Amino acid sequence: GHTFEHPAGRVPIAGDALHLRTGTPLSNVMRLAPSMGDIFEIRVFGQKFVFVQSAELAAELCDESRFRKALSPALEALREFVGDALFTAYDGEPNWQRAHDLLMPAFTKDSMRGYHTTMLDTAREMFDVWDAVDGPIDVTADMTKLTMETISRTAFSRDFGSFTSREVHPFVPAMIAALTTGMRKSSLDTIPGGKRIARKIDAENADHLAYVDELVDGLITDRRASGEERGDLLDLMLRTAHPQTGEKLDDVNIRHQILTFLVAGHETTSGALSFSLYYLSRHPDVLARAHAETDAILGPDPDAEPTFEQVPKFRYLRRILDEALRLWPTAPAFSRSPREETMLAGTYRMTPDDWALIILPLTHRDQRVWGEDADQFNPDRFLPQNSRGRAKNIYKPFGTGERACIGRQFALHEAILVLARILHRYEISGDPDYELRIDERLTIVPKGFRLELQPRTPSSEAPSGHADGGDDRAGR
Ligand code: FDE
Repeated sequence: GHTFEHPAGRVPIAGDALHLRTGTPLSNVMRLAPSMGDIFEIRVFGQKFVFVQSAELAAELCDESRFRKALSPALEALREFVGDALFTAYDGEPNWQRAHDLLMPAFTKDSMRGYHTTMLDTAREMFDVWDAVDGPIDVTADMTKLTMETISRTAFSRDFGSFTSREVHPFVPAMIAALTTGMRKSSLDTIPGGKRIARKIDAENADHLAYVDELVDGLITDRRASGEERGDLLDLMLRTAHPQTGEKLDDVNIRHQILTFLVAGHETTSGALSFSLYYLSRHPDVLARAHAETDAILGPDPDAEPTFEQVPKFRYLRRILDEALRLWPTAPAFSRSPREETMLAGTYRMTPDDWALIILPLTHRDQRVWGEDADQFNPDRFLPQNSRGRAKNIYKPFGTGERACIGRQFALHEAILVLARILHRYEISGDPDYELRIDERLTIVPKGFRLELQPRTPSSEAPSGHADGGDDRAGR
């Protein structure tokens, strides 16, 4: 492939490593980006990473006829844990189509009906905890517990007691440890002495991995043996044969899919909620409009819960989420490879072995499409009258094409429902001295962000027309 623009002062072997701090790949890229062009590369110990920061190049890479999903080293490393399950399957790998066809029906807008009550129940458990504590809550920690509970209950009807028991269930830290093993090792491949460190990491994590695999395999065996029907994702995978081929998923693949849903479905959604709450706490005008919307839809009772049908009516909350995911897309990058040799932007030669990472927090802030205030939080960007005429394929917090997020409706339904409940029920205030910091895990979440909560009395005034000043049914 092509050599792209790279930071000055590249040295042999270590390459551009001097520019990088360990453990913060995204902030490394974001720090270098302003001095780089629309596409640039970083080389570290023989591994080459190509980054795209312009909305226009990103949109071109989203052209499915020319490009497809590629596995970055970080995703590749995850295969050790979740194999060829949905997220980590290579493009065209047979188990992908099998699982995709089987699971798609469980993720339509309408199937959210089946998860709605579970989502409400989990939120209520969290409020019980909040109502009993004094002092600020740790937003990211609690949102992560909430989304973890919701996805584990809907995926395999397992309650980890995150809000109902004092102890942390050992499954959760074990899963995180197992999950990050591959990640930690992936950067070691080409580093001197890396093999030895990798072996050490493997040894440390063997127990976690075994525990996680055993727990999930146990659930699968038990469910098979009992013949019990829970209507969850596990049922679906055990019972349903592929509509055309009649094939079913094998048990190891089912385990991989379950773990994939837990991993993909909790930190991402938790981050989306946490960033939204962060921006709400910083923008009193936005907060006031959000309160007005919850009161108009849910009425004067602070304990009122939205019905399934009401969730899509929170259009202003949806715009807040959309805008939070524009600035901080919690799955912050995905990578694309050309199907055949091609010229990106007519200039950069790419072969099928090459891949480029679309860095969403950069492409989503490209002033050429989002305007000069692209760095500012403004949910009204997503009003239909303001979105009209904006270029296609530039807003991609859920990825693109065939391999886009299967959990999109799930995440949106859950996040809106939870935001609505929180804002209806509590006055929120953040520490004015808090400066947003980003915790880079597999995903990005705010670090150290706390909120002070006070019980709230919803306004009982009759809503005055459109609380949010616009009809944005279009385009949803
Ligand atoms: C997927 C996804 C994506 C793509 C990636 C690539 O391309 O590589 C993205 C970007 C995403 N995803 C994002 C997101 C955000 C949020 C909030 C979410 N996400 C959520 C969720 C939930 C759930 C359950 C999920 N999610 C899931 C998922 C899966 C399974 C996948 C894979 C798909 C295929 O087929 O491939 C995804 N996700 Fe998501």
